[in-house]
Parts: sequence; C-alpha cells; structure tokens
Amino acid sequence: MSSVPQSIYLFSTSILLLVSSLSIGHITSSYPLSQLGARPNGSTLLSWCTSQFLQQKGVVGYDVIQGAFSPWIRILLHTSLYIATWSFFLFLMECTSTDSPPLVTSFASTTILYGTIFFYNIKYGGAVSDPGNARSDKIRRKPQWTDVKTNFTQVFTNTSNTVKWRCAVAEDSHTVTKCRFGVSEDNNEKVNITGEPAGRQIWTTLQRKDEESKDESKLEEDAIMEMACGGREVGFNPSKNPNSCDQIFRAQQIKSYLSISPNHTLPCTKTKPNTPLEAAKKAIHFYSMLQTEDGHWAGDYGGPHFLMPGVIIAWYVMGRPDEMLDKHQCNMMMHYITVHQQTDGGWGTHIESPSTMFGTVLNYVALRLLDPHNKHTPVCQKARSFITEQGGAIMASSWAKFWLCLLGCMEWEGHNSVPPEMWLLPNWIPFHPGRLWCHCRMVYLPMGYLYGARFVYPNAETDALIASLREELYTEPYESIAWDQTRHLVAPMDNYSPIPWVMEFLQNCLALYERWFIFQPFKNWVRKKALKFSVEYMDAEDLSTNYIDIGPVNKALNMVSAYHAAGNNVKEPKVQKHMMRIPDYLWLAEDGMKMQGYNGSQCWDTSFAIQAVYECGLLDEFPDLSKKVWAYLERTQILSTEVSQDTPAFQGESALNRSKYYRHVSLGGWPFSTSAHGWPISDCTGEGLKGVLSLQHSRVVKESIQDGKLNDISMKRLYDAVNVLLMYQNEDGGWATYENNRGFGWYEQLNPSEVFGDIMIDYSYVECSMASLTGLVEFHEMYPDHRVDEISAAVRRGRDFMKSIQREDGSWYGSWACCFTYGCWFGIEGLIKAGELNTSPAIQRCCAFLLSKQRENGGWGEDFTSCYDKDYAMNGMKDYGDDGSGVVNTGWALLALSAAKCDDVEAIRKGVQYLMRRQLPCGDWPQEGIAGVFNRSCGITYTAYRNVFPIWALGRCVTTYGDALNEEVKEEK
Ligand code: LAN
Repeated sequence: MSSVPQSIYLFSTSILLLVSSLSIGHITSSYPLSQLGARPNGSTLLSWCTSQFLQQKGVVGYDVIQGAFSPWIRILLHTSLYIATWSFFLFLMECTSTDSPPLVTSFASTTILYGTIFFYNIKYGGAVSDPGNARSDKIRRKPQWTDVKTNFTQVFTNTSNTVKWRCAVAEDSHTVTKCRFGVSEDNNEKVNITGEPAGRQIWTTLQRKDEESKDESKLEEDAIMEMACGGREVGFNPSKNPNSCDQIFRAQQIKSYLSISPNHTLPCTKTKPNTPLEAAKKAIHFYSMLQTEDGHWAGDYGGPHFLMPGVIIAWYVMGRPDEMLDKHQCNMMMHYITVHQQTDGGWGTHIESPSTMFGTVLNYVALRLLDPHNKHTPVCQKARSFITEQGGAIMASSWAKFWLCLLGCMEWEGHNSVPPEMWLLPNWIPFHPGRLWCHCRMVYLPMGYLYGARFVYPNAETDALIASLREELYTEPYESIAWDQTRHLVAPMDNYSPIPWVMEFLQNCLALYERWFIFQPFKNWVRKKALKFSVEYMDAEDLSTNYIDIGPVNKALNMVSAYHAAGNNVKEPKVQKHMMRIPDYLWLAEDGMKMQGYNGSQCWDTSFAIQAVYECGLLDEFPDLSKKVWAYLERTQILSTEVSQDTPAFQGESALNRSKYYRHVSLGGWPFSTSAHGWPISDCTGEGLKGVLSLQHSRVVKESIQDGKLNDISMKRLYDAVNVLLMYQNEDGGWATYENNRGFGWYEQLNPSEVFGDIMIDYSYVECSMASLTGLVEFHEMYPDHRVDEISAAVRRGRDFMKSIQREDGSWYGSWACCFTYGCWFGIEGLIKAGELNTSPAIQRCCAFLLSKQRENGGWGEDFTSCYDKDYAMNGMKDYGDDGSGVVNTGWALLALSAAKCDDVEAIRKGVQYLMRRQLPCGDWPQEGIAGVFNRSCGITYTAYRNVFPIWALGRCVTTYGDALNEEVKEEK
C-alpha cells in the first residue's frame, strides 16, 4: 500500500489552521468591545504584535469597524495560506518526481511566490483612491438649453394669493415643522423633531410672527437685489449658466442683516479696492451679511438631478401626504424640473451633465406625478421622445429602475436581485456589505429591504396615472415585455462604470436564486430574518441621524421602508418623523425647488470661512462674525453638547451598537452639515478642529467666553476630536471619508450602479488625508503634550501616504471637487504642514504642474469633466467661467502655490489681480461652473466656494508675498 503523500498532510494542516483561525476570529469578533476600532500600533511586525499582546490594544478577533482581523489572527491566516500554497507545489513535484519528496525545493518556490505576492500586495494592493489614467471614452455631448429667462416669483404670483418664501434656520425651523405637523407641548410624546437645531435650514411659506410686522419699506430693494444676484439679472436662464447663484436666499439674508441694526450697512459699490487686503476685507463684509442667525453659512447644495424624483415617487406611493409636500412645494419642484430640461428633451444626471436616461426617466416620471394632467404639454412630449428614442425606460440605469419598480411602472423581474440575506453572512467574509462605503451600504440596505419585500405602490393596479405611465415609458406594450431579459440593459450614455462579466454572472445566479423553486424554502426562511435585521438597522440609522439619514437617497428609501414596515400607514410616528425631515433636503433658488445632495454643507463651509478670515488677520475686525462661528462650531460638534446627548443618537454611540451597525466612533467629530445629522467625517473633523483652533486666536472670542456669553469648548472635547482623527487613519497611512477602509479594491468589479465610479469602499483620499493630518498638526502646535507619539507617527505616515499618491505629472486628483487644482491644494498644504520643505521634489513638481496650467488672464479653470474624464479639462470653464478661468479654481491654485512659497511672484501677482478684477462691486464674486463632484461622475453645487476661496487665497497671498503683490490692478481688456 502506497503511503499518503506529504502534500496531503500539509494541505490538511493548512485547512485545520484556516478553520481554527477563522473560528477563533469569528467567536472573538469585536471582543473586547471596549477596544473596538482601536488599532494596535507599531511600525514593525513585532511592535505591532506586542502592542496588541502586551498593551492589549485592539480586539482579539475580527474588528468590524476596521474591517480587519487582529494581528495574531492575520498571521495565522497567512500561515495557513502559505502552507496551502506549499502543499500545492509539493503535490505538483510529487506527481513528477519519483525520488524522495522535494520538501526543500517546494518550500523555496512557495517562499518566493508567496513573498512576491505578499510584498506586491502591501505596496500596490491597497485600496487607495486611484482613479487611474484618463478615460478613453471621454464625455462627448454638451448640454444645451433654449435661451429663455424665467423668474418664478412672476410665474407663481397671483395677486390674491401671493406666496412668500423664507428660509427658516435653527430653532425657528423646528417651530415651523412642529406647526406643520401639529406638534404641541402636550402631544409631543410620539411625534417630535429631535436633535440639535443649529444649522437646520428649511424653506417655508409660513411667516415668522415677529417678521410680519417689520417695516421693510426703507430698505433699498434694488440695491439688495443687485447684491444678491452675483452680477446677473434677476431670474434664471440655464442657457447662460445652469448654476443658480442663490438669489432668493442671499436677498433674504441681506435684508435681514440691514434690518437687525442701524450700524449694518451695505458694502460701498462705488469704490474699488486698491490692494488685495482691501479686496478681501470688502469680500468678508459682503459675506458676513449672508451669515445666518445661528452662525453658519447656508446655501444651495443642489446639483444632482436624480435625487428629487426619489422623494416625489416616495410621496406618491405613500398617498401624497400634504404635510410632506404641499402644493407650493410641488409648484416650485415642477418649475425646477421644467427650467432644467435641455433642448433634446432630456435631463442630465446633474445640472451640467448632458442628458442621460438616468436623469430623464426619473425627472419625466416626477413631473407626471406632480401633475397628472400634463401628459400633452410640450415639456412632457419632448421628454417622452427622448426616452423612446433611447429604447424606453428599460434602458435606464439600475437606480432609476429601482424607483420605477416601487412605483409599479416596472416589474421586479426587470431588476437585478438585491438580496438582503447578505447581511446575515459572517462579518469577516470578504464581500460582506458591512465593509462597503457607508453611502453605498446605507443605500443598498433599504434597497435590499424593499426588494426583498417586493414593495410596490399599493394602488398601482388601479391608478390611472400608473397605467398611463406604463404606456408612456416603453416602446412596446407593458404586458409583452420579457422583464427578465431587460435586467442588464443600460443606455451607453448612462454606463459610466460598465458592469463586468463576473458581476453579470453573479446577478444571473442570484436571479435563479430568486426564482427557482428548489431555493424557495431556504430563501423564505432566511429572508424573514434578513428583513428583520434590515428594519433594525434602518431604525438605528434613523435614530442616530434624528431621521435625517446619511444622504438623500437612503433618506427617501428608508422613509418608504418605514411606511411599508408600518403597514402602509403614514400616520405612524416613525413615518411622521421621517416626513418632518424632508424639508432639510429641499432648497429654493431662482431655478425653483430642488433636492440637495445632503442636508446642506453648513459645517464644512463655515469651517473654511473662518480659516479664511483668520488667514486674512481679520477675526477681530469682524467680531460678530467670529463669535457666531464659534457658537456654531461649538453646537455642531457631534454628541458633545447637552442637547445632542439628550437624543437617542447618543445611546447609539454604545460600543455594542457600533459593532452591530458598523458605526465608527462619532463622539467629538464634526459633520459636513449639522450636529443632528450625526455622521462624522474625517476631513470635516479636521477642518472643524482647525476652525476652532483659529478662533482661539481671537481676542473677542476669548473675552466672550470669559464673560460667559459664549460656551467654552473644553479640552476634553478637543481630545475627543483628536481621538476621532487618530482612529480614522487607515493602515496605508491615509484617511478615508467616514470610516476606516474596510474593503478591497476588487470590490469595484461588483459595482452595480452603472452611473457612478469607485463607490464600493471608503478609500484613502488626498483631501481627507490633508485635512485630518493638518488638524492634528495644528492641534499639536497649540497643545504639544497630548498623545505626542501617536500624533507624530500619524503625521509621518500621512505624509508618506500623500506622497505615494502624487501623480506622475506632479498633481493630485481631487475626488470631491473639480479637480486637479483642488487636489493640488490639498496635496501641497498637507505636505508642507507635515514638515516637507518647499524645495522638495514633490512640492516643486506640483508647483510646476499648477504653473503650467495658468491661463493668459492670470486665472486657472477646469470643470467637472476633469473629474469625469480624469484628465485636466483645460477649456472646461470656457462655458461658464471667464475666458476659461474661474475664481474658485484660481483660489485653490493660489492657496497651493502660496503655501509652497512658490518663487514665481509674477504668476502669483497675475492670479491675485485676476481675482481682484473678477470681484463684483459689492465684494461678491460671480457664480461660475459647478464646483463639487462625487463618485467621479456627478457634479454638486457649492455656492459658498465663490466667496470663501478667493478671500482665503487673497489673505494667504498677502501674508506670504506682502507688498510684492500691490502693483496696480490692471483694468480688464
Ligand atoms: C459628500 C459631501 C462632502 C464630501 C467631503 C467632505 C467634501 C469630502 O471631502 C469627503 C466626501 C464627502 C463627505 C461627500 C461624500 C459623497 C456625498 C455624501 C457628498 C458629495 C454629498 C453627496 C454625496 C452622496 C453620496 C450623494 C448621494 C448619492 C449617492 C450616490 C448615494
């Protein structure tokens, strides 16, 4: 009898080891809870392991927050894989050799192969935000609109019923909501609005009692309107520029600023600033008029066109509750959709995008739901032709199809499976959804629920409008469509990230799982559990965000899920609480009412604004502004105030909850928008912390704290913020957005969205890394004794990381705004603050890159196509900027170059003069192209950027270059 080959022994050992390490890791997952998210530190393997063993840092098994096993388990897992590879080599050699078993040679081959893969993986395998090279199929078409100017105040004003809109903020906004939902002191037990009111901004037609009696007649109406219009005429004309400039909000703020105190005056429009500092001062005066009463800056955060239809569909399937959307809001929404329609009849994915099926199908349906009688209007007819020319709604991308299925305008068989069962897998499984980027995870969570429950609008079969839409959206009769064969169809114009065949194959397998009878008993059993978990998870998300939810997509989907879970009852308290938070996402501008990409960008804009004022050296010259910002940042630090700790969100911060729902530490972070939103972000925490530290230099702020007029921010609270920043650092040394990176680069192969790029996991980004790292550096400069070693190690690793992702041409790709100039600002600023010399090759190369992109007129300019195409769009700003340049890009480029103390003073002077030339007589700058971007393909509006970045750049250039800049400003040719 021949003896058992040694390879079998080896292989069995490896399997034994694998099973035992996974079992240990599984059982001890998140144990001990107190160590959840704490990373054992050390720069060598040994120190890494001893940190866990001796200092007991980090959990024993799998850490759901980091998405990683502890060092010991990882070593065991690697060992078992190593032995498995060895057994494979040995087996091959045993098959070919007859002599003694080639143990040593197979061992050597394994070491070489495994070692190479291991080190290659360490060096290149990290999931870094690397968008790759320029795309070969660049965006080809350009959006076009007919040259018509609209002014909705005229369209919708009828003398007997004049609707007056106003933006209510903070406490006032809560009062408005309570009034709308009939919440009073005695009946607020079950339905009420929770969370810190600071930063909330909603549009309402309900007037404020104390405002009604105010005499506005003495205000200079025309001067105010002129100042509010950013150099444009009143109204909106997309063919000139599809970006709103926030006329309505700005006019309201300027009016209220003037009425508050007789000392408040308008900036003088007759005189032109002579020096950059004068220009900055005037700009801050102008900008201070826009600050809201609670200290933040509000503004239009719209842009994407695929969001509002979601809320409209949700409203429709929930029976069109008036308290959710009333007729005034519906009118303004219709206006928005109508004015953004392009000449080809379609709508883009966002305001500057050429028409896509994603944008068009959703907006068309939304328009029809808002007014069931508009079928034959020219707007709807044109839109229908666009849709049918592209092959009908079966060609829309998956997220549009999802909404159609909920509405009953598409059958669920036409949608790829979104199995909620995935949540029941062990957390450490490489493709567990808990590892996804939080935005992706939180969207696919309710999608899984609604898909699993096969939710459809309850009246779909009897509603005449749905019957009509079923006819209008397709090129063949609805009943004859073979839905299962349409699952993979998508129009090329939507297909930014084509689904790879692996994913298509998996989707086909899942389709069988959904249909085949043999799977049904199992499926029915697990699905129930999965739906139960999904509801619990959505509840946790709703509570920890005070029903705002992380973003506009999961907001609408969670609301429909809550409605379904409540037996389709809109009066159920959870559903009511959801509806109360809908206005948080709606914004009104001169182009109508839109759904924003978030519940605003309050904290982000405010943190930047105050740093800009600080770098101009003008904090104490604008004492009210500075004090109000302090108050806002104080109230906005997450779960750190009494009000925020008095909400259910605070209970959600327990380690048990965090481990159950994959939530990182929130306490002490700063959000992008408001404290009530509750999701901390690494770079918002960095910028919020820097904002607070800047204000600690202000005399007036210090005095107000001493006098008890402002709340102090204790050291403990600053330490909490530092703790968030330190914990958020990834193993690769960079920082991702909301959480540690928990997944792998290959996840993108499974991206089912089609329309977005790189959405699957939270990558390390240059922006997040710079803001977190500089937050730590600035904290350390002011408080050098706290967690010194950890901060220095974090900064060192962060610096190495940032260098490692610099591109060949010296630039950094910006993932969250347009685009390379933005990335370069973060790259240079981060490296310089981390101690890199400005003479270093990394800095020099980036300066050379920026200088090479400066335009004739002294400015810089690129638009969202830079991000989309991954290639510097040199002429991108030709359409909406000034001869190809834009003030926001110029601001970023100047901030970067002056941080690097670039010695090309002439280039800096030209840039500064460009900003001064473009400044409007009131101190504002014009609104140009869309500045923000996300997921590679979608633009998003930041109206604050046109003020904040020019101010900041002017301030910094003055400090860095002083009198060298004060050459006379050249008049425009
Ligand atoms: C944002 C806005 C802020 C932005 C910064 C803080 C600027 C950035 O540095 C990190 C990423 C972050 C937090 C970000 C991520 C993606 C968001 C949340 C958005 C662009 C706002 C809207 C977008 C969100 C994903 C839109 C909803 C659409 C889906 C595809 C779910």
